[in-house]
Amino acid sequence: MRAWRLPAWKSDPELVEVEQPRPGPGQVVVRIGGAGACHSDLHLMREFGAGQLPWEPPFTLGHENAGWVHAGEGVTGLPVGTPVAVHGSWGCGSCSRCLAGLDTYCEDPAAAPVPSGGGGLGLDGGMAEFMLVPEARHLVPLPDGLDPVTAAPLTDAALTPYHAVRRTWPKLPPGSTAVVIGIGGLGHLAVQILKATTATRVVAVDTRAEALELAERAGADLVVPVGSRSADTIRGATGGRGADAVFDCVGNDATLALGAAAGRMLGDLTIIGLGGGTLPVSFFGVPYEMSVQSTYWGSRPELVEVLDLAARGLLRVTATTFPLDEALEAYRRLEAGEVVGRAVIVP
Ligand code: FEH
Ligand code: ZN
Ligand code: ZN
Repeated sequence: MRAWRLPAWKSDPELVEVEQPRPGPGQVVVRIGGAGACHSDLHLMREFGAGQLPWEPPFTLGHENAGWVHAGEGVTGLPVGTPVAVHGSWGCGSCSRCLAGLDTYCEDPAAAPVPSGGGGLGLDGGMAEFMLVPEARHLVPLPDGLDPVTAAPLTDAALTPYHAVRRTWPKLPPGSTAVVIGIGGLGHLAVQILKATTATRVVAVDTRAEALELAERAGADLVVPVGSRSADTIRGATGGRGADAVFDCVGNDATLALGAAAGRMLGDLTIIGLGGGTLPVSFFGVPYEMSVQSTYWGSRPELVEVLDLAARGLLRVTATTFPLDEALEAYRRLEAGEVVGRAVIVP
């Protein structure tokens, strides 16, 4: 079969012929229906080097996957042909975090069947015709009405902001305001998640006119182009109080500074994007009792909730699809800021 392998750090992936995986005991091979192209993949190609992560290339990219059960070995409840989403973070399976489905925060990652960040993150991912999932517990059958091309972005581009928004629900009652910075793959779903699960007013911020149009289609109440007065605009729209929650899907110096300047006392500033920025935190530097946190991906139970929201029509993925041999073009467009919504590779 064909697969997009990352051969080494600081290199482009290569489309190569590899052996089709076969399941061992308790494992499942998924025929890939959709594999999302994530900004994190660009960081894997461009930025990381030896020793920076607990796993190394070579591996097949693609950590945002859905498809159909192709083969299983000693696995019950997942007959061949079942449409499934892959929960992409694979931990030890026995620490308290993993037992809650929160493999993202596994406390004993070295005890995983094969230590890695998951498929496409040290182990072979879904930018291929088939993918080996090392434990059946990482699969979630798709609810009726969801197809794998739509479901793939739900496993990361939706799950990541869902986890971030869910932990901030208590701060988002009627009358509150939430800001989403960066209306790309994650951001356009963050806007919809806020609208579907809270009563908050949603402000969307981006540099690109097409992204702000996407935010409006996604249900944003107010769109704000990035500029020197963005924070003032947001403060003005909140009666001078600031936003109760800011979800920064970019994470560079400028967006973090904007988040702090636009935020409200007792609010939340959540760093979701891997933009590499830093935010100086000091007594007067951020609003009193603003909580600043990063969040990483989401749990398996949260993925079940995200799929349910989408199956009920409350989340709509804007996706541009590419055949497998055009994955490099998808990444090129993503890097150039030319993708509206999510790019999804369909083998
Ligand atoms: C992948 C690798 C490293 C950091 C973050 C990510 C995310 O895209 C996974 O959700
Ligand atoms: Zn990702
Ligand atoms: Zn664990």
